[in-house]
Amino acid sequence: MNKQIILSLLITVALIGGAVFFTRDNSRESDLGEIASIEMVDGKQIINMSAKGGYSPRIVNAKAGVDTIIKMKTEGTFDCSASLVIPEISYQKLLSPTGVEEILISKDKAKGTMQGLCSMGMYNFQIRFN
Ligand SMILES: [Cu+2]
Repeated sequence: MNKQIILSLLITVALIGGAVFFTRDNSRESDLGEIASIEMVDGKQIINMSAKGGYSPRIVNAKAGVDTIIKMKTEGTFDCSASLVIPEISYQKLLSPTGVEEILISKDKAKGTMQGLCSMGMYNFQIRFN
């Protein structure tokens, strides 16, 4: 009897913990989508992002059909998110651990959903041109 109570308590705790974990994770992802810093400079769209233990923001909503520059900031980035690949524009580079890398996307490529990822495919981000 006692064992059963303890077991059901453990299951309840696990369920609540799981629910909190997943709810948190979801809201975090949408928050990151909102805080994408995009500015227009000389008719070019600048997307400010950072790479360290993954990419931030994970999802960026950007304007399509505009010359675009991703400014990818690294700061003590020694994990594999420094090894950046953007297949759609045949981009592949090992970023320096600290600095800002400018990645050019011509306006004819700035359409649809563009994905960037680390060379291992462990971390990723999406730029949604619309
Ligand atoms: Cu990786």
